[in-house]
Amino acid sequence: MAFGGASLALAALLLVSCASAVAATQYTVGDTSGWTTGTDYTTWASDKKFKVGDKLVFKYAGAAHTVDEVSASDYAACSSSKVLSSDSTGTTTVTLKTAGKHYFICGVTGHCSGGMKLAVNVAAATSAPAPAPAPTPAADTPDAPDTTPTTKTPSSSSSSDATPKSPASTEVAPRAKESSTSGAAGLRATAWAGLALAGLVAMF
Ligand SMILES: [Cu+2]
Repeated sequence: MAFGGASLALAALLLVSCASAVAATQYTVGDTSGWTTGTDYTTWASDKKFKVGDKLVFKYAGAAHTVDEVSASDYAACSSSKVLSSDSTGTTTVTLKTAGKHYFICGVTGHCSGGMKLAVNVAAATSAPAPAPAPTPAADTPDAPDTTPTTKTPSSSSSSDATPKSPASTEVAPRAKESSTSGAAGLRATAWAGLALAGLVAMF
């Protein structure tokens, strides 16, 4: 019970540490092109898996462009009339805080309609890879008591002439008498005792 609780706590700790280990990925929007006209951001985003906590870094010549986060409809219409956030400092870092779609456009006239727009689909942060299984402690199963007599076949030639049956039967006789209550059981006991003795005899 105590161990179960400990391992549970350990698993929880592993989960937590792994969750923080897969922390945020930072993406430079458009990579080396940055945030500018003439770059296809749909293509840029298409092979990326964004998740909550990731950061988008927009790099551009300050004041030449803006980074406006907008609604889906404003993204489609290239409208910056109701921006959710806007920045034009030249380096805009946006942390993707919620799952779902996020839309960014440039507010400079003509830029968004010219393709300067980015839509990202953000997955929940729980899609982290499963943590490595915790090492299971070796089960210390006690060795089962060996009840069957081990009959060793000796390689020496001296024992070959000593047939196990004949010396065993003579020794077993008095034992069989005291143990045999019913005929069949007694016979079986005798046989087993005989075998055991034969094994012992064969060994020595
Ligand atoms: Cu622009």
